[in-house]
Amino acid sequence: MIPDKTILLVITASLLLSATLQAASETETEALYQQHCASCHGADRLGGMGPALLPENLSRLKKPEAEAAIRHGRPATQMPAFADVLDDASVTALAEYIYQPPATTPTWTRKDITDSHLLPHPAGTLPDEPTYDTDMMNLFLVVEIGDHHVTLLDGDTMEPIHRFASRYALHGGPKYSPDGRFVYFGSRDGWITKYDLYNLKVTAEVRAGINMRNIAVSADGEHVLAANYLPHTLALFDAENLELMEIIPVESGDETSRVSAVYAAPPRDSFIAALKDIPEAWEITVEDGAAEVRRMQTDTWLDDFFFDPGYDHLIGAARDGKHGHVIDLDSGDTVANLPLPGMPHLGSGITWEYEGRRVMATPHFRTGAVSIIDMDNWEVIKTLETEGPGFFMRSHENSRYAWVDVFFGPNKDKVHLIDKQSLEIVRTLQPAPGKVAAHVEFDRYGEKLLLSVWDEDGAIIVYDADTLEELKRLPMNKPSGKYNVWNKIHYEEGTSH
Ligand code: DHE
Repeated sequence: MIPDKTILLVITASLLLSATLQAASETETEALYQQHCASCHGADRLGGMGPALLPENLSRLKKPEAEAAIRHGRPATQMPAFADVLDDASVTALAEYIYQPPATTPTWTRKDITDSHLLPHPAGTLPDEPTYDTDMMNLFLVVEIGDHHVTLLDGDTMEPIHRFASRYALHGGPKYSPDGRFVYFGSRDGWITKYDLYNLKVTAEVRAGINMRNIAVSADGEHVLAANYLPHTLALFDAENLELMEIIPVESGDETSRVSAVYAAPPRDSFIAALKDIPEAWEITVEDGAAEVRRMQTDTWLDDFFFDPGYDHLIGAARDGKHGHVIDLDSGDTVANLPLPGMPHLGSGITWEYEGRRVMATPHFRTGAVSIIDMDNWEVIKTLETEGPGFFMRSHENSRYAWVDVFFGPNKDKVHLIDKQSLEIVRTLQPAPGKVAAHVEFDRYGEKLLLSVWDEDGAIIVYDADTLEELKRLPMNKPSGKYNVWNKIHYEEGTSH
């Protein structure tokens, strides 16, 4: 018979051992996180290139889905698959770990925003004339995500003018001031950078949130609105010096929400945002320095959206990835529901005139298809089969072609050219076999265009938009988006908003 004292000792020892093992496994999981996840999701899980991995951000994602994402990666994102690197126990432990609240709840307060504010060159302190000689309306900015830089390119000679470091993980289109002098960049971890293209200098910076979706600049150039995932806010800044004007909590009743995105709607003198966790779209106007929100109830959560050229309608992608919802921005009513299976990427939609009416086209994240939609009656008039799911579409009013990539799958090195009048794919190019070819931007005249070879050992290829002859190849480090000043400030029909 074992004496009582010995039993107590055994129990105590095994409790101690289990606590030690638990602590050890927590430490191991933390180490795994730092090794595999931190470079994209942030050492403190507050986000970076990848989203913040905090319980609040993951509320719509079930744990098995999180495990699947760790194992197999996520389509349409930079999230790679870890199935070959991590065993099942490690995947489960990591999925558990990211649903645990951090030791302290992350917040991003008015004080955090104002403390982050940097103002190296206050408005009015730099010369008002360009310091170099070129057509300032035909400049391009090329975002190089490989090493977080931006290259400024002369759109006439297609020669680089300047290259500068950006904040970590810029995402989404930079937004120009209406005169094209300034550009505002947004980074995934919340930084807004204002850059003076006349003087080639950063003039102001501020961190608007922990995990930001995108920014919009008002049509009059006076305000910048940042849409956040974390915290659940929109943050309004004066565009001159990026001083904080207002934090708009994104909430309805007891619920709060991430913001899917925000865009300026120039003819309405407003911003339009859609919410990711509450089925609402918001129209935000700024009157006498204060933001006013008009809410529109929607039938579904809108992840991604687009507008008709008059900004009368919003066309949003439903969460189910199978439908597009058309919302009349005056009445707030949903006026059409389009079958768009395969997760349309409406944010990259473009429009053009076809047989006397306006059509829009969108690629799909999950299927190899481009849907072409009649914007008068909101019917899908054609579905083109592509060699795989795509990400970006681009054209220009003066070009007969619309370009769409095949971003995902084995044919990611191909791009299709759609004839905008026959609505057929008429050419398929393979500019750099084995390397992703994606995202096109035209020069202001629609005569030349730039295409990214999306690779660290990548390039920008300059094409003649008509003959499709390759004119030049400029080496670049994972070039992603390109943005032409003229096209952007004129809301050219073939470019993104
Ligand atoms: Fe983007 C634009 C959302 C993943 C590169 N992307 C946008 C915009 C939104 C968006 C809402 C419009 C913002 C704007 O211009 O104001 N992107 C999303 C996602 O929800 C998604 C699928 C998942 C995520 O990780 O957030 C996603 N995006 C990516 C990528 O993985 C890409 C390819 C690489 C990267 O940089 O992260 C990528 N997104 C881009 C680019 C634009 C963009 C280059 C601007 C396109 C343009 O022509 O304007």
